[in-house]
Amino acid sequence: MFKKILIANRGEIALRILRTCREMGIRTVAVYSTADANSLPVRFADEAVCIGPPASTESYLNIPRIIAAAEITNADAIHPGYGFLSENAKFASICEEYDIKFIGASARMIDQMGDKASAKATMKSAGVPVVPGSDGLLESIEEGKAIASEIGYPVMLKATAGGGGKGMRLVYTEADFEKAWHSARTESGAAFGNDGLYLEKFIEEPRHIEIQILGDQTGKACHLSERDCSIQRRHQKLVEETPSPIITEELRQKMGEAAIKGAEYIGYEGAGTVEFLVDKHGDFYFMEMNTRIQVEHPITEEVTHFDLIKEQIKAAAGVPISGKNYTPRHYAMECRINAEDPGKGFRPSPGKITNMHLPGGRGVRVDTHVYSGYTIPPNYDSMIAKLITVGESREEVIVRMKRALQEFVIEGIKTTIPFHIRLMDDEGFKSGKFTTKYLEDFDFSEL
Ligand code: MV4
Repeated sequence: MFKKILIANRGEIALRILRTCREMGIRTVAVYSTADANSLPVRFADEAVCIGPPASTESYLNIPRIIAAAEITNADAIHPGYGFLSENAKFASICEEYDIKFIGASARMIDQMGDKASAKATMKSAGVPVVPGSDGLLESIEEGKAIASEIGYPVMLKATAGGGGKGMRLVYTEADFEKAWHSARTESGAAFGNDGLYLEKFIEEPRHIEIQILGDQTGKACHLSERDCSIQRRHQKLVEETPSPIITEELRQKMGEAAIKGAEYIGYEGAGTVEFLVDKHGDFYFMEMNTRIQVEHPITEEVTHFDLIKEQIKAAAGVPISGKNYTPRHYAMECRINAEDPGKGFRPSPGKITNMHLPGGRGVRVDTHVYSGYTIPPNYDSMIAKLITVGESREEVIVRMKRALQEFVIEGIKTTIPFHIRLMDDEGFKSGKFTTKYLEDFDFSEL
């Protein structure tokens, strides 16, 4: 087992990783920017190394500085958390060169899954259902139009380097194709330095359902059921829940088997997520694979009783998985508490938390790095806490979430708490019948 892990991240996930390391008897190194000098991970870690100024490119994304910090502290592994360098193939391979274990996917795997067209082709070969469309990248506008008229409009042009909706265009008719092609190419070229596009049939009003998987170095994988992440705004998830209100046991087994088939086909090691779109007929299609721990991992932990960070560390150390496929018997939900003003288009609201009270009681978990008197720097992601509730039914989890949200006091800044309180009272949400478009028509006034 590792003796010392460097945590190449900040905020709640750095604290989350640190806690598991402590419980496993592994020493920890926090790295931090000058903006995070007063943060809890820095205070609680065994050692802390300042790696630069607030700008991420000069600190949490700066590979030489992080490697140097690992070298001087003699860390034998690096946990990248999510975001930052967690899906950076170059970083994973540099860690390998320096004989530091990267707790995550191999560089080859990150590359293979990071390119969306190649990930899709790989999953198709593995026998995982994919959305009908082009086989790989489009060579020309003519090829794109030909495939689109064959599968039928509307279609979606997608950037192979994409994610988060960037470089993605919905095309309704052949007359709109050329314009969409050029704007998607320009946008993805500018954002990713890669303007490769592929094409898919448009799935109308889908649900976003993802399967948590675990793989080990023997090539075996298991799944820990699904998370429903359909409540999103502009590709930012706000609420996640498990089990999904629309997934039957039969569909769960089918999706779980498909995710395992894909993971075992590529020899996936560690924790990963296979994202699917589920249409109104209950047909599902591979969308993307995430080779990192995800923000919403706690809801899976709460219903399966696995510590997913521990499972990642064990897999990286070569311990075979003990996991069986999981059938949910409890319910869990997560609300993302962001330092944003939901009444003003969710604009960021950094600054000092003048007073704070965390909710508690039965079935409540809060993952956060903030405290009363803490100043949220403007340089990073606006998520400051995750409120997770667990219960015996979806209704109980929603009632408990509303109760916990009402107990949650954060003064000095605006947060997404008022939005979540309104959502917990919303009939459409409570019915469980919603799609990824749900928040497009939501009333955000007077929040
Ligand atoms: C789609 C789709 C419909 N049909 N692909 C959005 C982000 C990117 N990762 C994939 N996305 C979508 N791909 C086909 N063929 C609809 C979306 C989509 C979406 C997906 C999941 C959650 C929220 C979404 C919001 C808008 C569009």
